[in-house]
Amino acid sequence: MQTVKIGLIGAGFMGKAHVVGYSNVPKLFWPAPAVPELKTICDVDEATAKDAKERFGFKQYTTDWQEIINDPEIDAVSICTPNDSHAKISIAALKAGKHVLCEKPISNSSTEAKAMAEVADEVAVDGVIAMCAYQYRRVPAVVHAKKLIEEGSIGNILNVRATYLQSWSADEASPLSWRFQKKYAGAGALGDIGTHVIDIAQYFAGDIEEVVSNVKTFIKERPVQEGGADLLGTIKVDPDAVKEPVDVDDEASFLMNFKNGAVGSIEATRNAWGRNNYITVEVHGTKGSILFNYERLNELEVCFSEDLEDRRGFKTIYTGPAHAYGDVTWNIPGMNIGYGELKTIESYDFMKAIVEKKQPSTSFAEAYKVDRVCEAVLASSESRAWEKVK
Ligand code: SOE
Repeated sequence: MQTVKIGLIGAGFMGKAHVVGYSNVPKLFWPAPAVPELKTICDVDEATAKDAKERFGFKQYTTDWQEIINDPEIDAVSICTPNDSHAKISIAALKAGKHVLCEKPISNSSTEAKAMAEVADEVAVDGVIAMCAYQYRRVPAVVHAKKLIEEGSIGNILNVRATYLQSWSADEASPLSWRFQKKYAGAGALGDIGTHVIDIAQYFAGDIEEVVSNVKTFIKERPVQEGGADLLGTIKVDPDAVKEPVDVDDEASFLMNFKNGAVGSIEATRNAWGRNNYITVEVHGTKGSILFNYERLNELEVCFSEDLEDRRGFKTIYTGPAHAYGDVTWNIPGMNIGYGELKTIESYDFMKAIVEKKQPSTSFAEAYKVDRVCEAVLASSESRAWEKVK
């Protein structure tokens, strides 16, 4: 069976998620399209890199990502670094003929994202794969929703209402990290999590054409934590510690019009007490409605207008072997999958794309479109008017 040697850059929370994904491909999907082999892990912090090598079972570690690009044995690169380095690492890896799985958002600016999409297009003719890690579109319930939409089961889409709400930065004592700094993150809640639901909204209803937004920063500075590690609010810092400015949004909401005539809205914040990984996407069509909530990711709520009036309403479908990625959903609906299985689905699709030489979603071109929507959202919050997605 083909093996794909992996170089992984960025050994934090997201690096761990990619490792869980790769390691479980042959365990959950058999026969696997290819078996990922963990070759080199890179982190700028040597202790973290060394520790990750041992813990995750890589053959070697480095603190210099260029070593991964220059290693002729490495077939594929996972990019799990802060957003500002996605473009330079992806472009170098693709030009070196390596397949790339890059974390989201694809980049900090649409100019960089455009360059990435262009390089991805150039190397695609040689069978080099470029994929952006918008994993939530791969949740079996989300894939099933897409199937129902495509089959026409809910008719023409009228409205897509999506939210991505978390609470990990709601506490002012949650420390500063790169996620609150424009030079590293590009945008705040909008870029970090709003992009996931923009991706799903466009997956369901096609391109967003224009937006009008309201974007705010409520917590304007945060305490600096020693080392600055991105721990997603799991540690709190003494409120009297030195503080530094937050220069990205912590609350973004917008209305949108799709090219196909549908309307919708998106809200994103990491400051919503009580909401954890609250991704909801509700689609209303001329013949029914669909509701997905990631906090209940094994379920899809559906309502069909043709049902008799006295029993019409939302019903719950539990995903399992009858749905997409049935191999991974265990044998009985209700046994349930979680974030680890979802990252395994993503790794599986990456392996499959490499073997089949077929560009997977979310392609760099699609991820570039997501970045352009974000730019229109930020532009609209300045102009206080509808802005076209350029
Ligand atoms: C933090 O908000 C974060 O880790 C995001 O960066 C991820 O994209 C999201 O899936 C989980 O939360």
